[in-house]
Amino acid sequence: MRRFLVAFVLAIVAGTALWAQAPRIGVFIPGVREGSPIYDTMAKGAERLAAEISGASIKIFEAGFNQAEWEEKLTSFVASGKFDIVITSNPSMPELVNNVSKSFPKQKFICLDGYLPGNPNMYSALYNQLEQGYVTGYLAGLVSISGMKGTNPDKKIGMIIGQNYPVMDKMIIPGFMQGLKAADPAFQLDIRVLGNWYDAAKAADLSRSLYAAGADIILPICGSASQGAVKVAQETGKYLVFFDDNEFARAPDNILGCAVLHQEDLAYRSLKAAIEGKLPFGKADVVGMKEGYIEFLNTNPAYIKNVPEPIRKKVDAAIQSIKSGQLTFQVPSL
Ligand code: RBF
Repeated sequence: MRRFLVAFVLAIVAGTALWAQAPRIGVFIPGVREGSPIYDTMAKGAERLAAEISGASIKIFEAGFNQAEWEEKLTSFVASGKFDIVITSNPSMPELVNNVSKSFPKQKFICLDGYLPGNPNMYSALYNQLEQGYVTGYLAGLVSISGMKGTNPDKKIGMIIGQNYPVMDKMIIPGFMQGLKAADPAFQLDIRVLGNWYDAAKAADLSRSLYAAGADIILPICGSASQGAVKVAQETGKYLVFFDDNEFARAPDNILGCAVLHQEDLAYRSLKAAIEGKLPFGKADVVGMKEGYIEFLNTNPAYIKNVPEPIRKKVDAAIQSIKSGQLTFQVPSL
């Protein structure tokens, strides 16, 4: 009887799992892993899961910075037939996946940091970047008007972006702007576009010019090029706020605050759910602070050292309002 029961349970588990054999995971990085935490953490989440499943295989492919080649590279990656599930990340990928998916209707995909419902072979999950933007913007605004060392009376904050895209233009910039204006409605945001996600020398030039134009704090969202912004902040004694990951160690005296996307957990959990047959393919989710996928590092020692307590209290109150649902950010159509 007991043996029968075990066999029965095993049959059910095998039946609900997507694949009978150990899963073969493909990680498609539209860019380069090094220097872009959002890609590195996706790969780490996939690696963590693969290490836990005996016999699982994982291949991590870096498609590089030429975006014109991504669709073709994704096609070849999938055409190899080597993957049960392919995971990728950035807001431009769901559309490319949709195109590739037409030729490979059995291939399952996960797109993190993107949003596109309706493809029965793709699950996507978008971060509510309005939240990440708002909290970092609110902090930057409060520090800029505080009069503390390294700040000036100009109500101007800088931003360096890799490129414009709908999530940037409709969520990240408006969220950051809303945070700045919550600190003081007079704030202006000076945005410089790098044109790529790797040119640190150009990012350094843009940083110098932003600081010279009166910005005392810069938010760099430009991948590995952010190293240029870090260098100039250190040279000039000015400040940065960061998105995506814990970056304090790169410049503990100059980085005021970091918001974090828990992309490693999102990659791990969505892949695990897919493998267990529980991921709702066809669906797109939005995840944020409430769901635990966006966090602001308000207990980090560098943050506590750099930011005066009255400002930290205000930032904590904003985080609380978001988590409690008192302050909500409607996701726009992208
Ligand atoms: N973010 C990075 O950190 N590194 C990249 O190489 C990178 N490439 C991107 C390429 C495209 C086409 C788009 C739309 C976004 C890219 N991002 C990149 C931004 C990333 O998706 C996310 O918006 C930001 O990291 C903020 O969370």
